[in-house]
Amino acid sequence: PHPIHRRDYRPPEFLIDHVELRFDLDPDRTRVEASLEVRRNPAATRGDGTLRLHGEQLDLEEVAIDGHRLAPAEYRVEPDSLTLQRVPDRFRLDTRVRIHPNLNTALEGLYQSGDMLCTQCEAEGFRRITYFLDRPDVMARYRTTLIADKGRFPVLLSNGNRVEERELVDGRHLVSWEDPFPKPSYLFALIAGDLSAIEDRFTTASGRDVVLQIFVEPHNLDRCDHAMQSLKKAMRWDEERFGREYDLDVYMIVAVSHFNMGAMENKGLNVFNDKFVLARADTATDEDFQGIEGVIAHEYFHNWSGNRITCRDWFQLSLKEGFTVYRDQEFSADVGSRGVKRVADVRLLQAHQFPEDSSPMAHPVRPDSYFEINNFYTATVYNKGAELVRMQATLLGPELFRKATDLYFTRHDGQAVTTDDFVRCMEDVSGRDLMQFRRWYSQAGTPHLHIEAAYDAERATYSLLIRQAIAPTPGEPDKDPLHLPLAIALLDPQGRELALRLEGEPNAGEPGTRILELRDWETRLCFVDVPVRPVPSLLRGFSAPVQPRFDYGDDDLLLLLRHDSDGYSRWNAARILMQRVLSTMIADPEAEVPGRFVEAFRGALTDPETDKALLAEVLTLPSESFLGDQMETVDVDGIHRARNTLREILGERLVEELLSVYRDNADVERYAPTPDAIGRRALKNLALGYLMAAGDARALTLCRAQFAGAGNMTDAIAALRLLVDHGGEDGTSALEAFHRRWSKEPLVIDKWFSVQATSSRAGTLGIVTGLLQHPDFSLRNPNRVRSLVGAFCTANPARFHARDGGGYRFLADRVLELDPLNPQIAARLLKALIRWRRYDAGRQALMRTEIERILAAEELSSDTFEVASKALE
Ligand code: HT7
Ligand code: ZN
Repeated sequence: PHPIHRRDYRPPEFLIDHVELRFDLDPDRTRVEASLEVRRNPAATRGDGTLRLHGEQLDLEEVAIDGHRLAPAEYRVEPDSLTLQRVPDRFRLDTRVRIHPNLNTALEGLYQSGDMLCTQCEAEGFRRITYFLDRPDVMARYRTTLIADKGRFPVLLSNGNRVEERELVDGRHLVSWEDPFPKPSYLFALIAGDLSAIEDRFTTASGRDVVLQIFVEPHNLDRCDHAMQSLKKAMRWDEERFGREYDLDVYMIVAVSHFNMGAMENKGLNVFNDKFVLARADTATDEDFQGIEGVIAHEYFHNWSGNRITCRDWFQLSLKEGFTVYRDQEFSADVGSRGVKRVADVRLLQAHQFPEDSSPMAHPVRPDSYFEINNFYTATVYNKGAELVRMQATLLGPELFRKATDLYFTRHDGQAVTTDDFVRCMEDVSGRDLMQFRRWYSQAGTPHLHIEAAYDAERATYSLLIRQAIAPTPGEPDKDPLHLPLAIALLDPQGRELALRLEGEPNAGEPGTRILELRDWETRLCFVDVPVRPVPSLLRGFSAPVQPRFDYGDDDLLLLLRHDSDGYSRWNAARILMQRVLSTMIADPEAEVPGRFVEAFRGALTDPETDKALLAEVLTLPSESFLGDQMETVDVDGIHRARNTLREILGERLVEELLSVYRDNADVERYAPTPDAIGRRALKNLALGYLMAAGDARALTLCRAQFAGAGNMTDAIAALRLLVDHGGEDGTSALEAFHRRWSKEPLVIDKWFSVQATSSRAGTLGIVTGLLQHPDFSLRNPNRVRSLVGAFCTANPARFHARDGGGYRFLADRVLELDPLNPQIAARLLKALIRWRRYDAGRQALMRTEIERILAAEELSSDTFEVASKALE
């Protein structure tokens, strides 16, 4: 495989204005006829008239130009293209190909999922459907005709509005769809199946009536309500917050069970992994309900940030993904609890993006090259990309930011543009120069902010010295300093915010947060009129995606934990305290847990003021992976031991408080996924976890009762997880009962696999290996692979990184099995090995051996090749 470089971008030599597609659908052999209106692109340099269309795994039957059938000598077919020489400046190209959806295990293009046929075209799947200029800057209007057996496929859907429907002979029928909006091919979709729908309506701000439909297999009809409510909330929110209205008469969502990612924003016809649609209190957890709300909103928001305005090329992926993640994060913050949402987003960024940013696969938010674009749907492009949008919103302030997004949406409507165009809109409305800020898009790596402070009691000044440092990343040895907003407050010893005045300023502002702008490697600042030595509340709201380092005293952290009004800062203070205790315990297994730490934990646990969901976040110990990320060399076993010991000690010392928290939050009312109820369940189950870790007999009784009597999946799965970790007859019988009860519910069975894969018990690898043979397991279903193999390799560090290398061999075997079936999923799994340099020499050698074994395989996909080869660079 060869890399593709951003610098090689050229506008397309030909454009396609209109596409007419006709599908004769059959899972074994589908016929696709395409009629393309092609013309030269006046904005491109004139070439020699050669048209090279993308196409993969297509059996070509016929090619015609302006109605004249071409002889095979007049075109060239290669495995990835169809080339026509000396074509006219404007012409109609007709092709006919055959494709085989039931053999398509990669789930790109047209494939079979259960009894349905469906498509996934982003990023480059459309070329597996027909020959085309399959690049996002070629935008066309589509008319799509679907023909299929009516008994087997009574529902036939595509993008836009239904314009024709009729019966054919032999029990077949035909439905035609027309999409009035020009779109890139990656937004094309079709669905054929025996589906039922729930339907609702939405009146837009300007009074247009939109039909909303969610299509699922008939037995799932009773679990679509939450998705529908979420969609309506998202539509209203986008009108109010961003002034964006929906533009077609119908908005359709279809749930499928085989899907490589979460969902896809195809114009007017979103296709979803069923995990992000289907929810009923007894089958879905609070996390599932929240995930559905977020993903439904995310795909809906893409209608403007992605579909109306799309990416010029795939290097610009964050243009739509970063902005849309920012939009969905803000939506969830507005409809739920802002502080809790921010903590959850920061936790996610630190757990996935920070490690990626220091890995062999580190890349800028706007990458410069790739072998396989599917490998770049990453936390960097999505989540760091969202942070870049958030920083621009912070720098501009809410009014100007809204003006800038309005300008972006009007200036670029109907275009395929770049992240630079986005930033230019920010500059044009604000008059600010964001030249330096653009480095965030082009430079990889997480900046460290080293902050030092000095209080001068006599002069009543508080000075800060802030230094940026960015470690080299692959291909980028030298870095430049970044422009970033640093949100800060100073708290007095009672935890009250001080009014801030920087040296040289005429007046102090109101007490509260101040946004400082950093641009240089080193910044010195001095606050004046500071009456007492303050405690700084730094990087409030996590105002920039950086790693702050400040030498807080334990007392300072306790003050922030108790009094800071900023949720992120409180959570961060708790985490630093926990990390300190854990580091000591990792270094010395005999180390005592300081009494004041236990008291602080007690104080927080019994604090009636704090939002319960935030409290649950604050009281959760840092994950084993996070603790490993903070170490020079990851001490897999030390971390696991210390973390378990601390859980046990806290459980023992706080037993009475934990029992009361459990009882006070045990819900008796009907299940509802409201922020308050979710917070209560989270806190209750956290308490039960500590109590179980302490081996308290009362806890086991509570846990058994919770498992047996749970009226919702959140409580059932929390209890199941604890019983499985407890082990013995309790674990075995709970697993059996759970499987018996839910054997017909694939999404619940996914949880059954995950609970076993993430158990900390010693024999987990053996159990996971055995489960590969379970009749419910299949390598062909990505959700199942993620629930067993993915969960074991990414969410069970102690067992995956077992010293004997068994976990690594297990993963490599699965990657090699999966690669020929589904390269995207294989390559994603392999990412669990790429940070091998972070481990001790023994583990390093074992991990390397497995990556080399993968690289030595014949016929590796470009996806897996890219990850394996970069891992060893
Ligand atoms: N834009 C969508 C990306 C996506 C995707 C990419 C590659 C392979 C399969 C895929 N399914 C969906 C999802 C989103 O960010 O909204
Ligand atoms: Zn997206």
